[in-house]
Amino acid sequence: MNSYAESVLNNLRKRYPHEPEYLQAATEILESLSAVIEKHPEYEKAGLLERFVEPERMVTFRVSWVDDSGKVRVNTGYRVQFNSAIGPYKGGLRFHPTVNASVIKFLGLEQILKNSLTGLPIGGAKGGSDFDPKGKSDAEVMRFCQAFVSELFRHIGPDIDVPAGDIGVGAREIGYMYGYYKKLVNANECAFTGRGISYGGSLVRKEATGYGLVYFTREMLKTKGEKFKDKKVVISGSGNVAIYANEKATQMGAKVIAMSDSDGYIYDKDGVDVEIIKKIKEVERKRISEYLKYRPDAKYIQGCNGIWTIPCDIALPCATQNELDAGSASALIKNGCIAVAEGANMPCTLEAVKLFLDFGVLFAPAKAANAGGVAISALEMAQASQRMFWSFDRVDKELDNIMVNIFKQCADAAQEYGFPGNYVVGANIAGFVKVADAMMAYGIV
Ligand code: NDP
Ligand code: 2IT
Repeated sequence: MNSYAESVLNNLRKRYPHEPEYLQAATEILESLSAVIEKHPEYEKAGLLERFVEPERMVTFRVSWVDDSGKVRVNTGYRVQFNSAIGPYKGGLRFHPTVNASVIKFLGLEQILKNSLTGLPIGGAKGGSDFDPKGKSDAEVMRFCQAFVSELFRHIGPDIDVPAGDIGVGAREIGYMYGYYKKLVNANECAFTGRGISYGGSLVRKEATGYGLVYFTREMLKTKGEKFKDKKVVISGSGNVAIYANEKATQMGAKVIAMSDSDGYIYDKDGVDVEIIKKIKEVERKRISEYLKYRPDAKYIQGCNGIWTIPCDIALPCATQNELDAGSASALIKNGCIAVAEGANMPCTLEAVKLFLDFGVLFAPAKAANAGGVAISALEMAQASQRMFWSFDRVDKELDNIMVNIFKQCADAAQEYGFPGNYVVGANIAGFVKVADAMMAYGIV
């Protein structure tokens, strides 16, 4: 690693020893950026990296609400407004009991580079709460969302910061949050994306992350003369990203043989029927084990890690961070997996990524491969500004073009800096240079 990048990383390690996810993301990024830093000594003089890894602002707040039994509950809310050099802060909200400052900061840091890669004018942010929507009634989720927005609203706005969904935050939660925001500010404006189609949302936003992941992977496979057709695919998770990755991969002729949730995974040698998964997860909010009621020949296995021991050609981790470790990576490599593309944010540990790269497995990092979701969020903002509503086909074509362009940027940057085929280095460099240019233009702020 370049000595300047290394000193910045060492300083972060000293200051934030209790934030392992944040340090993990920063380590990968700073290692990748070494080659750019060597070419630009002026960055060190401007303290560019120190400023890049430190959020512009982070708010933490109390969220008090009342559950159905009348008991008062208290959660912690977060919003990190990490970097606004190239546009208003933009990034999702996660509601999950594992949410803490480290998780929100790693997601925010990654989001800066992801948003830059889309080629659209959006800065990086992330937020959420340790609230667990699982097992809560609609009324409880609504009261929580309203309590959360009663503080968040003062920090966001269509030209300031525009949140969206992430784990535990889907159409229902965005509806409750946007509805309350609209009431508080007395304006109908695009301060959230992922909104319903009847109130300002964009077609394809729901599908965008999963579809985009498959478009990116298609481009990566092309470099080896491969395609999705007739490939066996394993997808972890069964939420928004996983469902639409399954749908698009299946449309391209692949067979998705396994999916999971946080309790376990299903294996269906005939191909997991995505319509059944949509019914169980999107409509009924039940566990993936229910799949066997519809497909008794499928298998259900308790625990999620085992999913990576299933022989497959393509693996798409779409659940959560660090769900795929070195042991799982070795199993995939041993079974002949040719490509891994990250639908979730940072699902592969640093050791797993190293193994994939060392063994020549095509590897697509999250900030490039899952950028389709936020890209279509930016197109939702564009449609809102225009007071226009674009067709499904138009948005889907835009998404495909954006993903092709992101792949090209990653491949070109990797080549230019001497790491051909290493899309981790390529994505970090290509995302960074645009943000760095803007930060240099502003002087020290
Ligand atoms: P959802 O809440 O719709 O689905 C999450 C899925 O992952 C569920 O199947 C869930 O299982 C599983 N999961 C969540 N946490 C864990 C855990 N700790 N261990 C095991 N499984 C877990 O979220 P999304 O599909 O929206 O998000 C999935 C990933 O994709 C996240 O990393 C997110 O940051 C990333 N992402 C999302 C985008 C979007 O547009 N939604 C855009 C880009 C990235 P269970 O139901 O049992 O909890
Ligand atoms: O991680 C992500 O890119 C998201 N959760 C989507 C963010 C967005 O603003 O659409």
